[in-house]
Amino acid sequence: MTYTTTRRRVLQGMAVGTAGALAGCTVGAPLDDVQVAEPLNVGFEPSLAAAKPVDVDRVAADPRDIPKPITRSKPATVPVELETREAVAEIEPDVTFQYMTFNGQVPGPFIRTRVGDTVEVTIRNHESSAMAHNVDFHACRGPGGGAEATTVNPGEEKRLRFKVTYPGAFVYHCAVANVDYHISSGMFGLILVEPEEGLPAVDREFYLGQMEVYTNGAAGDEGHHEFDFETMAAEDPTYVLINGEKYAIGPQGYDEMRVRTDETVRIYYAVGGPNQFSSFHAIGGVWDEVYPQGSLASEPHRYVQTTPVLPGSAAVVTARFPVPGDYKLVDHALSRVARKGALAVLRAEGPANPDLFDPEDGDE
Ligand SMILES: [Cu+2]
Repeated sequence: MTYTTTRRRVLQGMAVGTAGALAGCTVGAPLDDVQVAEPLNVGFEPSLAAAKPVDVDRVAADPRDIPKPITRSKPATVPVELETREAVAEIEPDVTFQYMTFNGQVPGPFIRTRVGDTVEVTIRNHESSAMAHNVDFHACRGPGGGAEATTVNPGEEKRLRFKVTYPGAFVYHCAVANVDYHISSGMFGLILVEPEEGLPAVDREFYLGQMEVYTNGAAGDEGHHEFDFETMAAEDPTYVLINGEKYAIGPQGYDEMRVRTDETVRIYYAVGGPNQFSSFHAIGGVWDEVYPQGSLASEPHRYVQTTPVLPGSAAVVTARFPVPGDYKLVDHALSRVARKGALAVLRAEGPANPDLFDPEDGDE
């Protein structure tokens, strides 16, 4: 597809620049020479099969794809349709992987509800699947969060109704046997339960999800990467990804996280894991508010530089970006950024703001 070619060129062009810029912003010289696109196993003969044809051109969810804030003042029934689908897609150009997804995207669709709502889930397992799948909602009080009740074999469909009774941002994920394998392949997402009074209004909302991928190759090795249970058991991921693809979100990839310098921004950050927590940070920014663990019933923390987001949890953060430019959203365990893919970029556009930030070589 056209965008793939475009994205490949852009990625190749920005490979060194990303690490250089990252180093310049945060950690100084040691990363200056890092070639982020270079495989880690230099000198080792890769033994991967050739890259496979993709089933899905783009597996990274659009971070803007969020239902609008809820304005109603009474509970309602919220229909949710989930289709579990196994699909080959690219982690980065010329690197393919067999993902498992909810609705063909990573993370799965953003589900928006309000305290007191009844969620009516229809889960369908695509007939092309090789495995059974299900869904465990952390917003659901009930055995397995609904996992057993929603287990569907290929071609099968089931329904579950449950009531959401407490506010917050909660992860959902597949929870069949080998749950870690399924989450690591992309089967997680976020369900928001708004408090009765709703959330404070913001100008923009974005949705991102982080996970680790464990394969039989090294990051950047071209070809088809098979899932690897040994490195998963050792918790030594090949890739750590935001929205399921390396460096996908931002002007270097799908250029969708654009804001104005006078806008307030809310980000829902879900971590599927399955094993590693994220140290979520905006390079050049600060989280004006953080609702740790997505706990919207608690008072937010203020002016937080880096917030942990545990596997199977989420953070809700708000921020402003009053100086124009690119802001790298990272897991501040920075080897995951420079070498394993954990980077998204938000671009803030607007007039220069020399009162706040005045570089000597800045132009007029
Ligand atoms: Cu599954």
